[in-house]
Amino acid sequence: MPRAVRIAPSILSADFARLGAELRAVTDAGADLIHIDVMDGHFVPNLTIGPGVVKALKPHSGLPFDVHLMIAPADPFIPQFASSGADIITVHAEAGPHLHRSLALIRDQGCEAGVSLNPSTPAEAVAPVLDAVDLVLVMSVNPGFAGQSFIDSQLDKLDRLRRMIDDSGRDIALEVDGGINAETGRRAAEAGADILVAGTAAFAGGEESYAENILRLRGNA
Ligand code: S6P
Ligand code: MG
Repeated sequence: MPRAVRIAPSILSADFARLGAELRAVTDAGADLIHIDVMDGHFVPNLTIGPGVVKALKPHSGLPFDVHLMIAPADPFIPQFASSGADIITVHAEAGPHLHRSLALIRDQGCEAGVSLNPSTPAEAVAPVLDAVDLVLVMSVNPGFAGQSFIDSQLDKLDRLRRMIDDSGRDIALEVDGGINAETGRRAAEAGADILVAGTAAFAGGEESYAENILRLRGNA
């Protein structure tokens, strides 16, 4: 039986021309968090949104804003994302060079701190910072674009991280992002994930489909 999961729709797959309405719709449809992908065209080969858009979107949902920074360096922008309405800010372990400092800065700004691992980075990379994080994000695709296929090898990483987190006794969420649909989401939850990020699968079919999409991702439809 898969664990109960929280669903975080990634607005990268929403209609960018009507982002406020899209946030309201996915919130009403039963989402648990709003996942916001920030890309810089340097750490990943795509450009998306900045703190101004996060600030403009904040009034459109009461759900926690889960801001995934795929940028390097991240530190100069952390205060701006925090003051724009981020509740969780996640930085990549690979964005370096001072991961522990970045995580401390996020907490100093009053946000929960997350660390993300690219598919080629081992689970053990987070061991030295477990006391500094509230969330670990496993990328199950190489970050940069929505609509990619789930990389199966990340299930073993989720399983390892689940054990590390449980052994630590700390309250740390384990999130997975990339190629998540009902089937890969179920497998990720069985491996230990408790937050599923979904772009394509959450926003498929337009507003009238969001509630059913979210139920399906939870394994309830
Ligand atoms: C992956 C991307 C992720 C996003 C993505 C998920 O390159 O950078 O961080 O959250 O939008 O989309 P999908 O379609 O794989 O669920
Ligand atoms: Mg993401």
